Amino acid sequence: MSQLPILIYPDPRLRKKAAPIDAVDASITRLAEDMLETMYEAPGIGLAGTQVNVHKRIVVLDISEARDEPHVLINPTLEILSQTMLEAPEGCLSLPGFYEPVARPDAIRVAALDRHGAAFELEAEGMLAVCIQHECDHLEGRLFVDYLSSLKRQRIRKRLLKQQRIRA
Ligand code: GNR
Ligand code: NI
Repeated sequence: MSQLPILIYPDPRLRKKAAPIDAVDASITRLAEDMLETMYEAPGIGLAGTQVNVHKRIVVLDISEARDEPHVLINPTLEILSQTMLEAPEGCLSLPGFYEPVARPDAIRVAALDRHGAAFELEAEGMLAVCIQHECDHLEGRLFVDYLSSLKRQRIRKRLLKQQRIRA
């Protein structure tokens, strides 16, 4: 397995829309494993293909305390089950160091393929629902900062650009 580099906002590649995966073959299994390793090492609770510059519809996540419940979602489709909104602080590996509250529907159903290509469905609420929506947003080129005021977004953008200038 290998760790993959994570794109940092405002990299324009984070805005690309990911394409459906037509076959869950060995290269996709390998990608899922590399993404899981990258997520665990970061550490994060989720990671979308988009963030590692692979513009395919695949996300991995693990919200368990023990970090031993990995999920792989290929071609996920979301259904909102509740109009009740949950506001929770969100962070993102592509926006290191920033946490801001975001309101999202608090119950969802997701249908996807697992890493073996088998179809499954999952109903989620709370943190898992937040995380799945956050990851599915990445596949559309959306980031949690898109839900903030443009003032906040610009402030975050400037700080991250400055940090990347220092590191470069
Ligand atoms: O590690 C992560 N933590 C997190 C916290 C609150 C809401 C969403 C997330 S996802 C994030 C990892 C990430 O960037 N996934 O795309
Ligand atoms: Ni993210």
